[in-house]
Amino acid sequence: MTREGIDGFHDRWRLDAGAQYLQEALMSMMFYCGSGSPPAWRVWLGLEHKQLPYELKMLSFSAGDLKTEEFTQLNPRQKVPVLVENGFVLCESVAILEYLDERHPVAGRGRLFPDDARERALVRRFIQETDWYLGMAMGRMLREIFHKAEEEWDRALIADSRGKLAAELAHFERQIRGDYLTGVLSAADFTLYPMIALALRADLKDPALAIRTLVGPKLTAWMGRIEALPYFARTLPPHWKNN
Ligand SMILES: N[C@@H](CCC(=O)N[C@@H](CS)C(=O)NCC(=O)O)C(=O)O
Repeated sequence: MTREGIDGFHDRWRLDAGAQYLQEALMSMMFYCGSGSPPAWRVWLGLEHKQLPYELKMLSFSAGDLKTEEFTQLNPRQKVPVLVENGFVLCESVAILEYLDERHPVAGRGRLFPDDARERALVRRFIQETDWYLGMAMGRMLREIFHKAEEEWDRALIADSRGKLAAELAHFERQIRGDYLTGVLSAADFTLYPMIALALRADLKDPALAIRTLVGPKLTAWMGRIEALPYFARTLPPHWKNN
């Protein structure tokens, strides 16, 4: 390479590095979260896994933060999570996880959705199963337990929902393929973990529910692996920290 070529290369390199710095300085990522919300928590884990710089906006359900006009403009359904990246607004947790992974494929600790089409399909399958079967199974029970006073609980409904959750947890116990749901850590793990963690909170309200006893040994070990991730503690729902 000639002297001119070398200098030109260095100048160009300096310019590229400068442009990248400028782009990073201008890049803004805002993450609207709600403490304890499983869909928000999965995105939070995804952001941490990808080591992306973001500003956390922790909204309060009880203070009505999701009902404000400002937030309604971001998500007319008034739900978290919402991601705003340089003016691009996106709601729906799975869409956000896919977007983050496609827009920042090489960031942080690797892919949330594997490159291989079949492996990726399995991740998507587990996500769908988590939302449509496990989520549906436990939803009615948790609505009773967390949104009503204990004297108003519909015990028959809770027992029915608990039974369905037990069947779903047994299904995932059989299906887990290794250290993580599909073998390697992925968006599927970040989707299922917060759901089970929330279900386990029901035991704090009524230990007789014994949700803990429904989680088999493989899933229990898997939960331990998620909790050992170096960024896990940062994502723990703030209002869970004291109990
Ligand atoms: N399908 C949505 C579900 C989002 C959702 O249901 N979020 C709940 C929290 S878990 C919410 O924001 N609810 C509003 C409220 O309770 O006022 C997603 O995956 O992002």
